[in-house]
Amino acid sequence: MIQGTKMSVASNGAHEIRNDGLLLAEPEVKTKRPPYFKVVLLNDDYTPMDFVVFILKGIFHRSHEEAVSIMLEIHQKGAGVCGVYTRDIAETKAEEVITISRRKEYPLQCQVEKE
Ligand code: TYC
Repeated sequence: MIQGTKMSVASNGAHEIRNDGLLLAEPEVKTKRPPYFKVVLLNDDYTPMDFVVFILKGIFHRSHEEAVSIMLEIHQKGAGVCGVYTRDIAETKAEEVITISRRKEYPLQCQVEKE
């Protein structure tokens, strides 16, 4: 170290920079999590249980056991969360559910809800 120079580190770990005798703390870095969106499936009387399980496994990457459990929750309570994603991913998954369901002529409904 050069004779007469003093180095200091702030107690929060940020380095303080000596500048003409002034100690300048580095600005605090603020991070913000992105908003998340739930993809919710709704119950109906016509979509087969097996098809809902197939959707939960194929689009929402659920295990067979998770898919059966989520499907039964929707069947019993009227609605259930399939997954939570950033906006674009949630909307794409909801569109995929509707496209595949209508191709089979099932009335399955899917909503995207901000957390
Ligand atoms: N209620 C349907 C039946 O008895 C099954 C079902 C479950 C439908 C979940 C939609 O999101 C749903 N065949």
